[in-house]
Amino acid sequence: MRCDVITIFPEIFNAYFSLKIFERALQSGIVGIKVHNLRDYTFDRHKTVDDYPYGGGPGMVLKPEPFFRAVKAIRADGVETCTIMLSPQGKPFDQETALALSKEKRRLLFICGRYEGIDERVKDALVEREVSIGDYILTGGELAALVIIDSVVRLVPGALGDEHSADEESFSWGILDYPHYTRPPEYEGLKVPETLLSGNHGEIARWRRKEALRRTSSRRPELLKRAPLTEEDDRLLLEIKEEEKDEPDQCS
Ligand code: JD8
Repeated sequence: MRCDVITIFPEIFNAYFSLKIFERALQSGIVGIKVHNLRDYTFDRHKTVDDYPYGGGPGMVLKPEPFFRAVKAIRADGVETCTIMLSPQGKPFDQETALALSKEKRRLLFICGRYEGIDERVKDALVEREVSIGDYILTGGELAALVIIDSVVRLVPGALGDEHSADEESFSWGILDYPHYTRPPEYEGLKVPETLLSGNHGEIARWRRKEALRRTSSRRPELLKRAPLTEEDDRLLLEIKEEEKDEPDQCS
């Protein structure tokens, strides 16, 4: 998996990618990440990247020329490239998109904006996909690019070395996770559920599935309509419904 990024704040990426797990992925050669400073593609001595918006209004807009030069320079090696721009106008990013990007044979090139955004001609001429990570306002595209790279790289086989089994991930696909516990078995009067200490693997699997369904049904009921559910799941959901009659959900 090869990822390149164009940004005016390369430090943001260097901090994250110098974490141990990423450093290992980079050293293994399974992942390659290159961060390019947009200012390196300016020509004036002030390294100007922004300008006033045509038509007026507040803030500044990132100029097109440095992006065009940067993208041209990166693509000059002839490596097939999928160019992605982060913006609130983009298609909502989800796990399906993460999986698709993790299977891309082409290099991924992320274009990050700041201020009011990037001159539209950059999108028109250079960008294949425009992506948003959600309906809230960030100050720039860098955190969105990091979120996407993080979720994509962990899906590349062997990249992060935490071989979360593909089986397990497809089993839990589309519903929320079950609660996790570790030692001690009791802390400040708070007990680990008895079932998890039982050593009965069948019972534990059933308990986890049920708690995952309970959370999903209570907090994200819309997910249940899309998730692949088994007949056993339907039985567990009925049990949960019965339990709610006795004891309504405490969680908001
Ligand atoms: C790129 C500039 C800031 C946004 C004027 C505030 C993605 N899910 C997401 N939320 N926000 C972004 C995002 C925000 C960006 C840029 C991505 C470049 N801004 C702008 C519009 C209003 N300022 C994002 N992906």
